[in-house]
Amino acid sequence: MPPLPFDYRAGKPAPATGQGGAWKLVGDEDDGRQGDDEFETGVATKTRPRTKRPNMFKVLLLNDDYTPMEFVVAILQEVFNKSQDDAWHITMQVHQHGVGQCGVFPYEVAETKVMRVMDAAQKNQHPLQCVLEKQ
Ligand code: TYC
Repeated sequence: MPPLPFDYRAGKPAPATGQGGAWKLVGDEDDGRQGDDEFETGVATKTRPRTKRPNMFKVLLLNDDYTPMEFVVAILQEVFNKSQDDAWHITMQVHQHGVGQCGVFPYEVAETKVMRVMDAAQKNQHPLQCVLEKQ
């Protein structure tokens, strides 16, 4: 880039052209964006979304012959914030089909929920099983 004859940004008076003020170059309009510079250089790169979506995991309840229905319903309400209707629906799904989905969460959340279910089941001496499955 050849040097400019003078620093037009410093607002120096114009030479004898009759312009009578600081030079204003075409394209010098400031649009308010940071880093605006007509001499900016760089490599054009493809923009990528900066946030990566986390891997999601299904939390599943498994059927058994001993855990009371009411206990499963209570677990679904407490741990998975289900309404009573939804909790009964999921419980019946597990009871009739062997497995049912409680929700889909990022790994740490899913793992914590499984632990809460297993802990409550153990404390109440029910054989209820709850597992994670990668979505
Ligand atoms: N099958 C159990 C019963 O008849 C009820 C049950 C439902 C157990 C869902 C576990 O995840 C389960 N008492």
